[in-house]
Amino acid sequence: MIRALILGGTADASLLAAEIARAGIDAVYSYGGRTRAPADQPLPTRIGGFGGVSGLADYIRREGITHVIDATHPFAAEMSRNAVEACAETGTPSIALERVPWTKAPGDNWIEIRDVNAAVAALPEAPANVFLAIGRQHVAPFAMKPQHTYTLRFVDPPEAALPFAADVIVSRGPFTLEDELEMMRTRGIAWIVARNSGGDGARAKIDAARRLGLPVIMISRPELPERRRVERVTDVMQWLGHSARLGA
Ligand code: 3Y8
Ligand code: NAP
Repeated sequence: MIRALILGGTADASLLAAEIARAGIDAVYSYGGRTRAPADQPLPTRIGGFGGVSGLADYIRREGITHVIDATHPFAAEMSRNAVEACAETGTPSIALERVPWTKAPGDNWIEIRDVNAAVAALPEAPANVFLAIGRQHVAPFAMKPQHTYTLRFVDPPEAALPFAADVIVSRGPFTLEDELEMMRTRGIAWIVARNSGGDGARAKIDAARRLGLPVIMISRPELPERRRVERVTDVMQWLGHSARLGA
């Protein structure tokens, strides 16, 4: 009998939850508790950390979880690493639903870098209008270049004071090309900083940058451990169905 744990928090995870609910598979959906009002799911939902690898392993045993699906974001590296370790420790079959990174298209002007500090270094010295589309958790290093006029985009309104003067757009996405073009034009955005999240939910800013001929400082994904991974919800359903047939 399958009892799946979905490590969620992304658009793909929501699509998977809908399929799993429709198939009548017993499952729990898990959010990390990063946003005030995460989207409702058609499955029993838990919110918050497990307490590291041991916390997740205990949860798996206590809840009788038989399959773990890591459908978190490509930058949720700590959660993904913990899931690999906890599933190895408990011998729990697991799979990652991981969308492919965006790749440069003709006309794209990307500066590809490894991390946020390199992104700050890649910005020019001369003051410019900069759009930081990397969320709330990693904006502090940009205080190193206060000469720029920053536009930030958060899911929730900022609770604490920002580390530098900036204008905050509060929006959870997904975003449309029209809205991104309008926002970049009216704000005279000259530089965009993004993470290579992949997927459709946030790629509109990349298409808008291409259309406007703007440079994108693109932060590459963190390294993740070797693991079984697929790119589509149907692949996860097949894996579950397969497991169910074999009675795994
Ligand atoms: C809490 C769940 C849906 C899901 C929407 C996707 C699409 C928009 C791309 C930009 C980039 C960013 C950010 C982003 C994307 C989708 C998807 C995706 C980027 C929600 C959600 C949770 C989070 C957490 C949040 C982070 C932040 C990152 C904003 C829900 C809406 C910038 C990542 O305030 C905070 O602490 C926010 C933290 C982690 C990155 C950061 O470091 O700030 N996502 N995003 C999940 C949880 O608690 O477990 O609230 O309903 C999910 C979505 N985020 O319904 O369509 O790819 O799935 N989310 C990045 O790419 O850099 C936005 O603005 O252009
Ligand atoms: P992270 O840095 O990899 O994880 C930090 C800790 O948060 C984890 O060790 C775990 O705590 C807890 N956690 C993260 N995701 C969780 C989940 N789905 N369920 C239960 N606990 C979770 O994670 P993050 O980058 O902050 O992302 C947090 C959430 O936002 C994830 O659901 C992710 O899918 C979503 N998200 C992230 C991004 C992004 O840019 N990072 C973008 C879109 C959506 P314990 O160690 O205590 O278990």
